Amino acid sequence: MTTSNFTKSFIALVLFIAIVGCTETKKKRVINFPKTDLVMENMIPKPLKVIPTNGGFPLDEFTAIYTSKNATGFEAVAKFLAKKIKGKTGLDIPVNVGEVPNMETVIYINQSDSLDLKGDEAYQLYITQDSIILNANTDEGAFRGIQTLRQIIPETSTDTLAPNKIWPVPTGKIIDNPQFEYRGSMLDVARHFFSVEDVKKYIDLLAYYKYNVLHLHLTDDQGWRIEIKSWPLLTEVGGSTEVGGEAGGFYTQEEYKDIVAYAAERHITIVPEVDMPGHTNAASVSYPFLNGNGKKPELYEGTQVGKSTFDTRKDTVYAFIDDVIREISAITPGPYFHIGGDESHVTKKKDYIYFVEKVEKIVQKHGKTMIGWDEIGQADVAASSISHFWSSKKNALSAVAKGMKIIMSPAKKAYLDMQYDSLSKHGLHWAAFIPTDTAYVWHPEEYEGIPLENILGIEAPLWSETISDIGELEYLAFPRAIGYSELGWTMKENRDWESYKVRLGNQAPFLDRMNVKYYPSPLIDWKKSKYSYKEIQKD
Ligand code: TNX
Repeated sequence: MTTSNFTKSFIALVLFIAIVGCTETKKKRVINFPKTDLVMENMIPKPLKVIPTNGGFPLDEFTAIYTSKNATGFEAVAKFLAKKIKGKTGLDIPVNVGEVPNMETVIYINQSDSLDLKGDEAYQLYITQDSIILNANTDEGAFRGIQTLRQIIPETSTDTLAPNKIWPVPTGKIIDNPQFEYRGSMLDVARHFFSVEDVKKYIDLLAYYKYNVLHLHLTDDQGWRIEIKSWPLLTEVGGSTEVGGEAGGFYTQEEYKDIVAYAAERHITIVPEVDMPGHTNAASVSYPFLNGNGKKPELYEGTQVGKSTFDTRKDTVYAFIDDVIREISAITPGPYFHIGGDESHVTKKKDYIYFVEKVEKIVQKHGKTMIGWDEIGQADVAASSISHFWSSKKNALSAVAKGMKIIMSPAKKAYLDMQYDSLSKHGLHWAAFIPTDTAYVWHPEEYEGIPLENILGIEAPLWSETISDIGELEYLAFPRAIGYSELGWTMKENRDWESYKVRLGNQAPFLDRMNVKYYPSPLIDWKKSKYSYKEIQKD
């Protein structure tokens, strides 16, 4: 045994004795590390209440995680946390091994029925120099809570007199719950296809910022990306192309299920979209009877919109749509099905309305709630369906008049595919240039007169006409997607650019560690990482 191994074993023995009952020696665990002033500065989205107590919980090799017994999903949350702690610090933290040792240097994830916990995603964190207690009603709340914890664990350990490495977690009390129940982002995997691995990486990043929805735009003129077993040509033919003549691709149902399960482990709901009656060229090339624009459909790799439409007056078209919605709904546990419905410029208005009303019934028959882009507000749809506001205030307000809920994605503010400025390497600017501050400094709560009580939440869509790999995707999505997480979670009165800007700059070590090729906005003072992501294990 080397001297240092001997020292380690000796210390472990002393600590073991301390933990199993010798209360006198307990204090030894907390003497030798400095107070921390990290407090708020790493947290995005900003929690509802933070009361710092300016000490540090010594996260180290002696820390253990425990959860309430028989609390559904809590152990999975704890294991997720242990894995992330390992990725960040290298520490191996056991989960639910043995009995809880007097709550000392323990992280305890507790199921609580406290009325102070407002909703499924609410959580409370009580961090002292001895223990971290995370209270939540559900595993979903616990999962949101561990993201906060991940964010306040320092990137590097502190040099202390203690022989082992310690990551001091700032002490205090955090009370938190989200403002909106729907906090999403969208990936357009139709204009350019993105692999399962790319989508999973995006999900990981969204989860860290407490998003709870990923909307997948699965079909468009340039490609059909989801296997439909009863209509195999959709992917065989319609999946073979993408913008710019590159290879295309699609998800098999097994792969889609894998994405859904991966998202579910991170308490993220997948919302599938099949865009129709416009944006349907890829489907119509695969099965020409669907086509309603009077021309012979051909594979399309350009970026124009508004040229395609289904034939809205054929029963066989609705039989086809029934199959598609049935198959996708069967492998989608979430409550929503997005029917698109945007930019159907070559569908007659009366045909469009007839179509949306018929498709709504099909979606309902398969047990889902319909979401459609704001144009669906022109049809006579149910109050239970959801309007996705992207461009027309008039359409959004007619949805409000029907009692519908609205998802806020105004292109001028929330489109991740808009360029930051005229020099941006990727992106479009038909709606606006959206620099990092503009993306953050607006209020979805009071935009275009849509009443707050009708707002289900916010979503940041990333259309992919100009991006074809994960690095380009990350350039457009980050850092803006981080700001949208705060617009969705944090109340208006707790948001301000000056505070956000500092906290955003502090995300750089995390983004580097995750190998995210974010746009280094000159508005932000990006914190230097002590090491490059390549040198340490990825999170
Ligand atoms: C508008 S937003 C579209 C998409 C494009 C996007 C590009 C919406 C519902 N339709 O088809 O990809 O602009 O920014």
